[in-house]
Amino acid sequence: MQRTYFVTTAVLLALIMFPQRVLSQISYPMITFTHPLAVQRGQTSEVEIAAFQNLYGAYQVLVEGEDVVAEIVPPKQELKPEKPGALPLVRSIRVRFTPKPHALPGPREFRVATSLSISSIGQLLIVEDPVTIEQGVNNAREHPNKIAVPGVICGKIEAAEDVDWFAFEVKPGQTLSFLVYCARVQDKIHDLQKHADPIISLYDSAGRELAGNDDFYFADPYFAYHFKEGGTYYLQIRDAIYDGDPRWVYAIIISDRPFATGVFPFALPPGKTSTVEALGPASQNQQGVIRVPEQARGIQWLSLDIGGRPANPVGVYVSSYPLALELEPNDTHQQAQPVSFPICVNGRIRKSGDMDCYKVRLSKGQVLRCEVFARRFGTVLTSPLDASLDVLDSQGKMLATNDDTSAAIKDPALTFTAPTDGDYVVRVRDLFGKGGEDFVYALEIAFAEPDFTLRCDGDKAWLAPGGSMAWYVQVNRLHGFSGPVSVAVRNLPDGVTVHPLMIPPHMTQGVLILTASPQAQCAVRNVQVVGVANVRGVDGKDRIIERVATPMQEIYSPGGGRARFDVRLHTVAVVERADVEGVEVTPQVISLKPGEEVKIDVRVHRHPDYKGNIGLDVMLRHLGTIYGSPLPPGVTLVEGKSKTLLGQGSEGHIVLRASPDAPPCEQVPISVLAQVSINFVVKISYSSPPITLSISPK
Ligand SMILES: [Ca+2]
Ligand SMILES: [Ca+2]
Ligand SMILES: [Ca+2]
Ligand SMILES: [Ca+2]
Repeated sequence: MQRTYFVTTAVLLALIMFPQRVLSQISYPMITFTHPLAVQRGQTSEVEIAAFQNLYGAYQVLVEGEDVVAEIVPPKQELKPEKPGALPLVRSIRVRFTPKPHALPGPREFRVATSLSISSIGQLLIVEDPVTIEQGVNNAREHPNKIAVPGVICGKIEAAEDVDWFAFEVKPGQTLSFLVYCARVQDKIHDLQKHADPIISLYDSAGRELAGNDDFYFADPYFAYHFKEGGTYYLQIRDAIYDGDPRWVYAIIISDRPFATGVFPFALPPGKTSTVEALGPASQNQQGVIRVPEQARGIQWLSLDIGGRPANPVGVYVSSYPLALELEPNDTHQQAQPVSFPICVNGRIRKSGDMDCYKVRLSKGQVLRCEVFARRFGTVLTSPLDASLDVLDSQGKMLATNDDTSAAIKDPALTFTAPTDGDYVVRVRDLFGKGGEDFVYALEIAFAEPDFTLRCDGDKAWLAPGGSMAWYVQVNRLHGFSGPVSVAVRNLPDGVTVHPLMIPPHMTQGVLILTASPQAQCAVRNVQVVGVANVRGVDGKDRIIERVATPMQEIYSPGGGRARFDVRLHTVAVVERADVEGVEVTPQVISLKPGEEVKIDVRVHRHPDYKGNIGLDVMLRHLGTIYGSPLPPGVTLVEGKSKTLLGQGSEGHIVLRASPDAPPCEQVPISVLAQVSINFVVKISYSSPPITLSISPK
């Protein structure tokens, strides 16, 4: 009921705030589903890609990885606009995907580039076996879709109370795995306010329920079943609370091959072939083999061979530190296993109540970094362990503890400064005291080396010739690093440049202003935003480190909020035209003394067809929250003296003030955004060229 209320309010608000025809002329295609969700590798399959807003002018699909070819199927009929002067409205396109025969099975991100914009992230699942699509009425066990196993079923939980039934023949003694991809592929869907919670159940021909599962990989189910007797069996899938939505697509992978739900050891070295224990009910208790590429680091999705044959790929952690195995008994601080570091320990909380203790020797003042890798939402790390991490002194007294790195990362991490010379104990346990064979983890223990991470708000930018857009880069400095970070963008399309950005030591963010030359031709590319910094290691030596920014896609959350979700494709396109062709600002070089103000005059060059509202800003904001700001400390936007609501006009101004105690800074890039609303959450922010802002010392 509450959800209905939100939608109704949002629609009313939209009607009040954005009467028809004043919204952007340019659309932001928000992909809602891919159907069928799965395509078989080594084959060409045609798939429907559907979106909110307009996919008109789609000319290229960019798929993550190098091994999937995508070709857009031209529409059968000539597209006609609904009214004269408008663009034809294209809600879905058909695409032929051809994953190469050795493409790694699993989900891939993709985007659609149109001549006017770039879509939000869509997801496609690469599978090994043939795909069958749900057909007709299959809502009762008496009317199932007949399917062949092994195989992959693609369907939709398309309406409330939808229940899909499938019937298949099984040989005596066969073991089958049933794996669902549904909830997982919805996390990155920009505008899907409610998500599916699929549940699957297995029945025999007498209607007895034999097995089932609701949540295994977060909300997605998995189970395996050993069929003693052959015959006809039935599989049912539905939403856990009998909800449904025409955009809720799913794929059920039914496999007779060995299937590992995880592996141990869970952390592996790069550039080597490792033997692992395959975990889970269909692993046949066999050993598996994983080959880790030389360049791989961190969380990886890698192919697993069991019994000399490819099984399913698994998520592992690749560490560049020396690896060690836990050695039981190690439950108490007295039994702690001595380790030297840096090290990555492979352990598991094998039974309920198991705790794993590791002993390290530290000198007074040394700073240790400990981090567990086990289970991370939105990633392929799916150990059942909900880890908690403690540091104890040699007497067993707790000195530090952590159970979640952040709201998003449920794996723990901490840094610890030794108060005195001596032995300390690092302990891993399950937060709820649970355990099992598959409760695997990797624990990194190292000196806390100066480091940083980067995030970028703006996972895509589309630029008309001569136009600019802005991305906000946020730096998180770690373990005593306090230096500047230089940020660059790699692999930009021809004709696109980016203004140099250096985030100074006293700032945590900055703006990247991407600009297309007036001669730039339509093109699209995946890029990388890279930060480079000089850090001094704990060994006293300077080194250059480089970190790639994680792009964040904005996600429309219920009630009109703006959430963000990590994605992997960071994309820049040159498009044919934009609602705003340029944002002219004067002055472009600003130098302020503490306490001074400056007025920036803004003239927006509209496309002749765009007559809608435009708002100005210097920050990325939504409903009072600041998501990105390039303003140096002490500099604020003086709202009362600025003219930011241009309505259908084209001229405004922004007044900035440096507070009397604003610290000095030199040539910090800022920009003025001219924003056009796409809907009540998404604003397309066109940018002025860079303005450099300096504050002189008092
Ligand atoms: Ca259905
Ligand atoms: Ca579920
Ligand atoms: Ca253990
Ligand atoms: Ca233990």
